[in-house]
Formats: sequence, structure tokens, C-alpha cells
Amino acid sequence: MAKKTVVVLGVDGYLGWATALHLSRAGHDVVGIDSLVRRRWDRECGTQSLIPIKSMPQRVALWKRMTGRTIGWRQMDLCDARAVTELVRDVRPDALVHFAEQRSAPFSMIDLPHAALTQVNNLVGTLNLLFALRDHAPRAHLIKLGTMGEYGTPNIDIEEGFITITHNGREDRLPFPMQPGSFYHLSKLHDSHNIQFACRIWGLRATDLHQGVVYGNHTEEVAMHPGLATRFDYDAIWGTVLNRFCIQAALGLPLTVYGKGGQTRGFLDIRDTVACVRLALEHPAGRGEYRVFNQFTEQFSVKALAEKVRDARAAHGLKTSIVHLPNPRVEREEHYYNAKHQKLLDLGLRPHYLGDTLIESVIETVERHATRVDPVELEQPNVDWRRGGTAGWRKASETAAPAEAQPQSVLVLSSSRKRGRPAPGASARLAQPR
Ligand code: NAD
Ligand code: USQ
Repeated sequence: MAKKTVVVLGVDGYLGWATALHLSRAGHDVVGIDSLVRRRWDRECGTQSLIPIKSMPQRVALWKRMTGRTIGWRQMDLCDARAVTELVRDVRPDALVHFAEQRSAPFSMIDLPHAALTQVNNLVGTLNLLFALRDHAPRAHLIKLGTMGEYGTPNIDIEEGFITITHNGREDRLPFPMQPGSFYHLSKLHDSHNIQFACRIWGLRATDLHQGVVYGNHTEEVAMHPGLATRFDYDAIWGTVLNRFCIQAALGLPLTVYGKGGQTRGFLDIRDTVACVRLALEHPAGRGEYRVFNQFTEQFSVKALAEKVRDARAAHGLKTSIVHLPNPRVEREEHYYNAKHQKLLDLGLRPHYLGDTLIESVIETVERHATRVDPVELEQPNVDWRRGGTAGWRKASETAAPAEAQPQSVLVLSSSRKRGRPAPGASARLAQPR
């Protein structure tokens, strides 16, 4: 395997940090870029990672101490065209892994400013990269994190990016029809079009990873030291569904299925995210090629996931309830779903399938950081697709004190510990009727 110089954009995030460590340990030279805007958006929304995360300088210094390997760190906004140009000109990367976008569907649906911020941030950042690559590194391989949500939920099988259509006796291989379900998911589709166009007209090379919903918080590298932890979101704006269900189960809260729960999506373990990116990096797209890999390992309905989590807890004698809340999103709740995901398997991906041990390991993580959980974040969604942000989405800026300063005591229902009594305030909150 030839050593590559790789820029990881969005290195301070959930997936970017875990991927940077994985690529660095595999022997690649990694330069990490982030504007740290996600830490600001957390303050705005009154949310925080369940697991405390160190600053970027602390994390890269610890990685150096532990492995002797250097991850170059630069704070930079991808929307700053001049800075992006300088980065690409200075580093001359073999590849760039682009995670650096606003990635929450609910955040993008709060109101017009959040929808616009999402699309401007995501589209302009990617455009800046494309022009910098054209001018200074046209052979570099762009590995872009897209999303399975670009496809929506059509009543036919979902192919990997392209479909062959015969129409009025003529045939062509065309981009698969897309029906994204939020202004965030739309931003990913607009990016895909821009990247595909740039490959066609400038001969750039790109892999668009249409990734499903990621779960879990441990990779081999992240697990090497608590100071190397990656962020882990559980709240109603940033938390993804399986991570939320595991944390709800750990606290004895009902699992919040939106609507009927027949919404089916592709899912993958964070260990497979880092492996997929490495496979794409080490098997680059050809010159002028725009390719799409569907990056997930299993598909589940939301209701089936909730039942899996409930059953994993029942095996330890712990009772978990499932509630069906009115769906804050506009999405199909019962539908056909069969998405292909063969190309990464063909490159050698060996998936980690969802098992009870993953659910147990997330629950152990919750135990360790229980004082940081705000149970309110686990109860009701606070953004509605029809009405936008409902009361309570913007807690932090209204209460002034940062969320970090307001730890809460909560009761963790653990299979490995005797049940304790919650602090008085916490028990009152958890016992509230829903
Ligand atoms: P995250 O919010 O944890 O990380 C994104 C990082 O990008 C943050 O650290 C943020 O500060 C940075 N960033 C955003 N805009 C930037 C800009 N203009 N300039 C520089 N840095 C910027 O998100 P994540 O969960 O790690 O997701 C990473 C990528 O993977 C996103 O593009 C997301 O759409 C995609 N994805 C995520 C999931 C998932 O389940 N988490 C699933 C599919 C696809
Ligand atoms: N859902 C519930 N209960 C909850 C939270 C969510 O039933 O408490 C449902 C939602 O209604 C939706 C499904 O679970 O039907 C998935 O929601 P999610 O919040 O886990 O995922 P989503 O909003 O689609 O976004 C996440 C990431 C995003 C990524 C996407 C991959 O935040 O960055 O692009 O997953 S995908 O879904 O394949 O498009």
C-alpha cells in the first residue's frame, strides 16, 4: 500500500476525528482541517457531546505522544476560498476526505436562516474545494461524504448512484432519481451534482460515499485513550436514531419512534465508516471518474431498531418501553426499501453487523458520562418539518450559561450495576408522564 498525503476536512467531528486516526495509524500522512463551527452550533442549540472531547491541539498532541505519528492541524473555514486554495497549493494532497458540512436534518429545518446557512456552508465549501483542485491538484482524489438520504424512499430498488433506463426505445445510464427529505439532505444532492459536473468538465476524480446512518462511538484508535474520544451526539437535533435509542434505554426512558416507525434506512457501525473511507482512498477513482458507493451494511426500520434495543435490554431483565410520537418530519412511514451496497464489499469491506454487544457498549458509555445527559433532549423532538423550530430548541443562548456548566444527575438502568436512586431533581424529570 503506497503512503498517501490526505487532508481530512471536518477533523473535529464525530466521523472526521475517528477517520483521521485510522488513516494515520494505517501509515498515511494526515492533515486535519476544521473551522470548529460545530462547537459553536452546539452552544447555540444548548447541546453537547455525551462524551467530553478535548480541543484539537490536545488531541493531536496526545496522538503524537501515543503513536509517534503527526496529524497536521489547521483551523480553517472551507467557505474561505483563499484559505482553501492555499491549503491545496501548500499540501498538494493525494486525496481529500470531505466531512466538513452542517450535517443535521433537523437543524436545517429550524427556519430560513438555518436552511440557508446549511446550503451555503455545504455548497460553497465544496465549490471552493473543486476550484482549488482544478487549479492546484487536478490529480487528487476527492472522497466526499454524501448520504443515502439523497435517494429518498422510492418504490423501486436503489442502485449505487446510476440506473440504466430504457425510454422510447433508447437506453442510457443516468444518475438515479433523487428525492431528499430535508434542506440538509438536499444540500448533499446539490453537492453531488456539482462534483459530478466538475469531474466531467475538468477531469477531476471523485468518490461520493452515500452513507447511511452511523452508530457507535468506538474504533480501535479512539479506544486507545479517553483523551482520543470522538464526539457522541444524542439530542433531538444532532443525535442519530440508534445512538438515541441506546441512550434512552440506558436511562430507562421510552424509545421515541417517530410515527408508525416503518421508515427504513441503511445503517453502519462507525468502525465500518473508517474502513470504507480507507478502502476508497486506497482504491482511487480514475481520472475524470465520478463514482458513487452506497456506504451502509444493513437496513432496518426504525421500529425494528427500537425492538432490537428493547430485546437486548430484556435479555438482562430490564424493561424498556417504546412510544410512537407524532412524527415531526414529513417522510413515508411505511414503504418499500431495498438499496444496493455491493461496491465496498467488492473492495474488501468486512462489516461489523449490529449486535447486542454494540448496544451494551453504548450503554456502558452512557454510564460513564451520565452526569452530562440532559433527559429533556431525549424526550420530545424540537424541530418540526412543517412549522420549524418549536419552543425549546435554542436553550443555551437563552439561558446564557453554557451547557457544559450544567451537569444533570440521571439514573442509568444498567445490567452490570445495582440500580441506584436518582438525584431528586432527576427522578422528578424522568417520572413525568408523557
Ligand atoms: P459532525 O458535525 O460531527 O462533524 C462535521 C465537522 O465539520 C465539524 O467538526 C464542523 O466543525 C466541521 N465543519 C462544518 N462546516 C465547516 C466549514 N465550512 N469549514 C470547516 N469545517 C466545517 O458530523 P459527522 O457526524 O462527523 O458527519 C461528517 C460528515 O458525514 C457530514 O458531511 C455528514 O453529512 C456525513 N454523514 C454523517 C452521518 C452520520 O450518521 N453521522 C451519516 C451519513 C453522512
Ligand atoms: N427517528 C425516530 N426517532 C428519533 C430520531 C429519529 O424515529 O428519536 C427517525 C427519523 O424520523 C428518521 C430516521 O429515524 O426516519 C433517521 O433519523 P436520524 O436522525 O437518525 O437520521 P437523519 O436525519 O436521516 O440524518 C443522519 C445524519 C446525517 C446523515 C443521515 C444518513 O445526521 O448526517 O446524512 O443520517 S441517511 O439517513 O441515510 O440519509
